[in-house]
Amino acid sequence: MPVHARTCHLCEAMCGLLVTVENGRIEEIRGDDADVFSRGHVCPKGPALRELHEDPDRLRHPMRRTAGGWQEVSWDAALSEAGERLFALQREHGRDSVGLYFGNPAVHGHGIALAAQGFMRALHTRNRFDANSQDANPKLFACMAMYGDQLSLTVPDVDRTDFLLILGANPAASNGSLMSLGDVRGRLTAVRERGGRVVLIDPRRTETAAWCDEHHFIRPGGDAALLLAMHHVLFDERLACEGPLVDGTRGLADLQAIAAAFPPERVAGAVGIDAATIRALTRAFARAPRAVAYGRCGTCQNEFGATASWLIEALNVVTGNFDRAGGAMFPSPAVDLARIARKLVGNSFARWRSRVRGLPEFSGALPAAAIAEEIETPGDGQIRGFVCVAGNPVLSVPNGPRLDRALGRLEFMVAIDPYINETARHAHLVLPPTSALERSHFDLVLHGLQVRNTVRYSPPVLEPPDGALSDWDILYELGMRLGGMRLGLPVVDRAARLLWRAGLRPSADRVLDLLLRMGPLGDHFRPGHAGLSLARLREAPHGIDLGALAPSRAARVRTDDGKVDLAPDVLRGDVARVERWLGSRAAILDGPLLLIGRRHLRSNNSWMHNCHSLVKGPDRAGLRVHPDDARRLHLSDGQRVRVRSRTGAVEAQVEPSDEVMPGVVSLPHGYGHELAAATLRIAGAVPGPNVNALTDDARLDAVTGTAALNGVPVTIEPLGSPTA
Ligand SMILES: Nc1nc2c(c(=O)[nH]1)N[C@H]1C(S)=C(S)[C@@H](COP(=O)(O)OP(=O)(O)OC[C@H]3O[C@@H](n4cnc5c(=O)[nH]c(N)nc54)[C@H](O)[C@@H]3O)O[C@H]1N2
Ligand SMILES: Nc1nc2c(c(=O)[nH]1)N[C@H]1C(S)=C(S)[C@@H](COP(=O)(O)OP(=O)(O)OC[C@H]3O[C@@H](n4cnc5c(=O)[nH]c(N)nc54)[C@H](O)[C@@H]3O)O[C@H]1N2
Ligand code: SF4
Ligand SMILES: [Mo]
Repeated sequence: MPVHARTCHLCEAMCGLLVTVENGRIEEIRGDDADVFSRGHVCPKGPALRELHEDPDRLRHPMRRTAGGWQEVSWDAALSEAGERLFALQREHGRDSVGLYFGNPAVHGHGIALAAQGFMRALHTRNRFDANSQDANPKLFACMAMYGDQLSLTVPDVDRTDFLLILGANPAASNGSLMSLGDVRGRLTAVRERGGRVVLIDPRRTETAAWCDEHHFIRPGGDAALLLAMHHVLFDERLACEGPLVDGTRGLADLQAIAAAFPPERVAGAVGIDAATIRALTRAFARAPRAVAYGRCGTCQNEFGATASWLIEALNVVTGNFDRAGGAMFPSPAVDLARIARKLVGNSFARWRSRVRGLPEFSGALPAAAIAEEIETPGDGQIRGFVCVAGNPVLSVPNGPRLDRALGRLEFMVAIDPYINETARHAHLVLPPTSALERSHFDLVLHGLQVRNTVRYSPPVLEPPDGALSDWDILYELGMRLGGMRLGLPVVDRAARLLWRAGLRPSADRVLDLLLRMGPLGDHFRPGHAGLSLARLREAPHGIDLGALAPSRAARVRTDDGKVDLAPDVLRGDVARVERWLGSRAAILDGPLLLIGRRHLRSNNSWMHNCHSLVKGPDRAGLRVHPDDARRLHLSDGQRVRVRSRTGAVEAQVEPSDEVMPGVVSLPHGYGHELAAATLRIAGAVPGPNVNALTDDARLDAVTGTAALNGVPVTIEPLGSPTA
């Protein structure tokens, strides 16, 4: 039976899979021991690619919503209608009258990633949104402010570090994020096996805590204050590695002056970690031969996301762990997306602001927390039409129910998605791409975030059905109908238009080949050259190892003077808010319960609950409450309760557990499928509320507008009590 080697595209781990196919049917999917990066690692979602492929609810044809229900339409009719209706809206009401959202899977393959630039230019709307404003924008912003480029993203050199400090990440469930690990468990547990130390800071004692030497609870939102105190100790105890810093950085004295106001004793009570522990942790980190601090969703999805992200980067720099083995390093991918993006897009912040609330644009996109109000509020630039690509914002942005209502008022909406999900059910047309196994795969984005340099291409495993279109094809065709896919290079853009009129469009693989060959490791089209090309990658189905991360600050630090800015103005200015947060300490300690999120290995954001193998078994959407809080509130195990926040209320089932910090409760996101039960038949029956009915579209990181999805104040009442 033919066995195809294939990279799993579902999360950032990039596991190598072996897919056995017989007579066009998938027989088995398992981990590929020969994969240079993942070395055989898989999680339960990889094998579920078969279920995704075979899922009868996965759309095979474009669908149109009619009074009589969903009806199949031809690709020609669907693309023409979508193009004409969106074009008409923009002609009548201006460019900004059409909104655009790119969801998480856009970074999990080269199809959407390559088409996105051209499509965005074709639509040319300022009402563009993406998943980063619920996710990574604080880190991107901090890197832009310090290193001069939002794609100069450091990753922890996990394979060589002696001390890994993890703040607000749960790689044992998420398989790593902004840190592609491949063999997640192997790489993380190896730190301790070779005598190193791993410390976790998280309001929940997560699955990752079991892989750590130490875990400390932190009050949600407390990271910026904790990190300021750690910097205080570094300077106060002369632990900062000042020698090598002087030439390569600026702002050291400013950072020291800022941190001086935050002795550990001042922050301890508010963050929930005692001063002696903060001091001991800082000393151990600074004295470790090679150490690295790494923060993720927990430090980004909160009101101090950008400031906390800056202080994490700065901790690595100040302790001499920047751009060196075992510290925070920059990957060197075969296709250098950062370099390309710099040429095509550049770095931008606050070039424009959202119409209603004045939230800043970052890298061309506005915070998704503003979509609903931009649809609801009349006036010039009101969103009347919408294109949702690989996203499900009704379940993934704060105050999802408000967005759900707003989407229902649109004049026209298109979703590019394999499912009619909770968001796409509002679309007039749903355009489904080929299944993942029917298209080629290359990790254009994630190769730039991996902890060891590798490169790998996967050809399609299965033949797509006749006439089926990939994401690249759909975006290309729609973009051409909306003023033209454009790169901003006039000769190329004109040629593309002429070819398209003649019925031709380039393939995503063609473009990828070009990028590989022109890239830093490419063959540059020289005959006999040993460099990379798509043909070379096809000969290496288990990937090519390109070696450990190498120092590269000269290429990656793009500030005007080539120095790392340790105290960027905007972030420095934000420290006053941390002061105020500390000042309101009493209110924090006696205040409402704070809600945080939770991911599970068998779940993937909002969209894999239609796979039986992943949702079978126990209810995974329970409300975890510390036993002390449960006692205080007279809540018993299994009891149904109503959880209420400023924006809404949901029902949940209590699961007392001392894995959450007292005062903190936890619910996972990505549930709430009853809205789409008709078109997601398995997911529709899975219990669990939409937690984003509780998260607040007004609670944002003040610098970047990123949603503060964690630390949401909530109250709990037993179900059956009178509603307010
Ligand atoms: N409360 C709370 N909310 C959160 C989070 C949280 O931690 N807590 N996490 C946030 C984070 S980090 C993120 S990234 C966002 C994610 O939220 P979204 O950006 O909305 O993405 P997903 O929920 O992953 O939904 C992906 C959609 O893409 C579709 N899809 C899957 N594969 C493909 C494909 O190849 N092509 C196309 N065209 N479509 C595809 C799926 O069917 C699904 O509808 O959610 C955020 N929301
Ligand atoms: N199985 C699975 N894997 C996934 C996903 C999924 O949904 N399921 N989603 C993918 C996506 S889109 C992403 S972005 C990544 C996310 O990858 P991770 O960031 O590793 O995963 P999270 O579970 O969001 O981890 C955030 C942690 O922060 C903690 N936390 C909450 N508030 C705070 C706080 O204020 N401070 C601190 N220090 N910690 C806090 C939470 O308890 C949680 O353990 O995972 C990806 N992988
Ligand atoms: S960890 Fe699971 S979902 Fe992530 S790439 Fe590997 S098999 Fe796929
Ligand atoms: Mo994410």
